[in-house]
Parts: sequence; C-alpha cells; structure tokens
Amino acid sequence: MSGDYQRQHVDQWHQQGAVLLPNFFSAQEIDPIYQDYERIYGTSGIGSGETLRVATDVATGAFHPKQFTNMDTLPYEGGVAMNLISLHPRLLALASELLECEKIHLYQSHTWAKFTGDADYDQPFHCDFSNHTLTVPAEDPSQRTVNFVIYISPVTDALGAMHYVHKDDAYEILGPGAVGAPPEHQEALREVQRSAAAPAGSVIAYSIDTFHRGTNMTAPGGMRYTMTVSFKRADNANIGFHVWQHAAHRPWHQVMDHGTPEQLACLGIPVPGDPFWTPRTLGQCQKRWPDWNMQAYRDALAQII
Ligand SMILES: O=C(O)CCC(=O)C(=O)O
Ligand SMILES: [Fe+2]
Repeated sequence: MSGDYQRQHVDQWHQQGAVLLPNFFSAQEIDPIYQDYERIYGTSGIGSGETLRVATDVATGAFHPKQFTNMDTLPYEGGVAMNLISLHPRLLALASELLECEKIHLYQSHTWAKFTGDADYDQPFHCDFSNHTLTVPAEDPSQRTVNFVIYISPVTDALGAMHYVHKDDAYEILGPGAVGAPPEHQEALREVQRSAAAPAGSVIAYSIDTFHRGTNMTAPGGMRYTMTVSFKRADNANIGFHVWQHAAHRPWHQVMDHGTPEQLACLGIPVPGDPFWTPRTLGQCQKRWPDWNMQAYRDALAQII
C-alpha cells in the first residue's frame, strides 16, 4: 500500500465499516465492461421506465424477488475485462490490506442491472450476513468480509445509489455490535444515512457487519449497472456464497486463460510451488485448459524436483 490517501480509506473502512472510493477504476478499465453489460442486459427494463412503488405495511422498504433480476455469476458471457475485474490486482491489494492477510479468496462475484420501474428497489437497512454465513459477523475484523460494489455505470441517488450508515451512528441507535435493525429503528437510521452515489468506475467497500440498503430507481428510464465482488481470508470457511467449481459448463476459459497465479489463487487454485502441482497434475490440467499459460507452475516444479 502506498500513500496517505489509501491509508485514510483503510482507516475509514475499519472505523466506519464503509468507504467510498470514487473513480477507483479508470474509464478505459470500465468501458469494455459497460459494453458487455449493454449487450447482455440492454439499456431499458421490461416496463415503462416510470418509478414503481410497492405499498408495504412498513414505510421503510422491503426485500422483493423482483429486485433480484438481471443478475449473473462469474464467469460471465463477456470479455476478459468483465471476467477479471473481480480479481483486479488493485482490488486484491485493497482487500488483502483490509483483511490484514495475504491469502484471500473471492467468494462472491455477481452482476446486477437495475432499471427504473422493474421493481421497487427500496430496502430496509440490513447487514449482509444471513446468506454469507450460517453464523453471525465475527468480532475480529479479519474474520469478516470485504464487500465491493463496482459501478459500471454512473450511480446517482435517482439511479438507486446504495445508502449506508457509519458504525458509530448505527451503534448509537441500535446498541454496540448490533447486526439487525428492527422496523422501529429504520427511520432513525435514515436520518444518519450516507449516499454512495459516485461516477462510473467508483467502488464502495463495506463489510458483513455494515448497515446499508438498496434504494429505489426514480430517474425516468434510468438504469444502473453494478458488480458485487466479495472477499474473505482464504482460511475462513465460516463465509461463503458461490461454489465456483459447480459452474463447470460456464466460460471459465476467460478466467483460466488470462488470470495470473495470484488471481487464480483467489479462486482456490494452488499457487506455483504448491505440493498439489506434480508432473501428473500439471499435465492433466494443461490438457483440461489447453490455452492456460502454466509456465510459472512448471518453472516452480522444475526448481523443486
Ligand atoms: O444494490 C444495492 O445498492 C444494495 C442491495 C443490497 O444491499 C442487497 O440486496 O443486499
Ligand atoms: Fe445488502
């Protein structure tokens, strides 16, 4: 890590549970991904493009299956940029820094395209732990998660920017270490909420114990393209979301053929020099992925035997 700027971000993530990183990725890095999203999801939804508001018995937003459409999981039916952004070296460096650990795993990577009118995207404040662990968020920050939302298109408040609450504000309302926000406290949390609105290429980093919520799309004909990308320490079996190995029929070659050993290690693939790599496993793996450049793995083995 270099520079005070990043140190300040790391400190803020630790102290407040969330940090917004405007323009983390350049336009050159995001443009090809935007084009893939445009091809895959289009630029308009299934409805009129007018804001949809679903009346619920709570005035504080609700989860609804319609919010969770236009999503896909790594590997993507897009180019190399789209397939490797979740494992971008700068993202990995930041996740390692935040988790205070060199060995980290990518445990979640999904796209999400939202369109005004396709759903009422307003959610109550919550922490993302109920489908990331069978337990609760750890007290030790390095046993928690780093969750990134990458903005592929600009995200304004009218385009459903995530809203979040700093830890000290949340704990003042809910009590220290709280991970749930009952309906009677939702209004108070809204009074101290912050918006994660930012340009395309920006990233919001939060964690498994950070209070946040999705907000509704109100810009007529609006669209929001994001990717959700989450990391944990490699040795943390308490956290999970996707099982990469399960998606054998998906376009893994985009990741395998272009990922570095460091990037592939974040998916659980043993690094060069790991005892997993023997002449036999090297040969069989190269046969399975003929275009994977396995030179680093071969070189490391050659040094050992
Ligand atoms: O998409 C967003 O802005 C946040 C959504 C969210 O927090 C969730 O679905 O858990
Ligand atoms: Fe969430």
